Amino acid sequence: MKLYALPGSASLASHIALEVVRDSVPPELPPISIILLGREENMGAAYRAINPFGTVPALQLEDGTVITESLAVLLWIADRFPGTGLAARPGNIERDRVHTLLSSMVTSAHNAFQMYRRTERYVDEPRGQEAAKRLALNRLAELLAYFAGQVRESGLLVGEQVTVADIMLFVVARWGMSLPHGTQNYPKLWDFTQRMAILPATVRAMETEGISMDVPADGLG
Ligand SMILES: N[C@@H](CCC(=O)N[C@@H](CS)C(=O)NCC(=O)O)C(=O)O
Repeated sequence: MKLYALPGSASLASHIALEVVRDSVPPELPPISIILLGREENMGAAYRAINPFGTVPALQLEDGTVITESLAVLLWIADRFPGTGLAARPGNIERDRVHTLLSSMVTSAHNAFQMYRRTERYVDEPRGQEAAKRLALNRLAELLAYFAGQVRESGLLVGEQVTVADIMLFVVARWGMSLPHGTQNYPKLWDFTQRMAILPATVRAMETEGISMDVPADGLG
């Protein structure tokens, strides 16, 4: 299978999840390739033939099927490789917690980051952009506080094992390091982020993407 990714972006979560799969040594592991796109390459015709929106992640399966959107890709990985424990099984209430948290990260949080970092996509007149950035920052502060409050005694969001919700929160929290009042200001979230950053799967994925835990300059990368 092939994962299409942009370094440090939302697709980092799917990349880390695939590294967790590699570590879990499942009975059959199809070959996994990580295809890192260059800036703007995601908007070119070749990639748009894979995902017409030009966004990452996109996961192409061996039969050619393409799955897009982090929520769908992450849950597909978790369900295809249940031995990883990346999500509780359907019918378990913890599965709904994974859905809820993951969904708020890929909708509310991702959107707020986009509004802050790619403001021109939301407000095309310079006059309104400052206000949009201010409101996006307020929303991000609320969201970071909310996610910090969701980290349980175990140090994770759900149970004793890392789930796809934890992995996505790591990516969001890493972006949050670049905010004026960022991840570092929420002790529970910051501890969580630092612990997730040293998991072997995270370290390998970040090395492959050529990124580190230095404050990301561009917020979404
Ligand atoms: N809701 C989607 C958002 C995907 C998305 O917008 N990804 C960004 C990277 S964080 C992207 O592909 N940006 C490229 C662009 O918009 O040019 C998901 O979580 O997969």
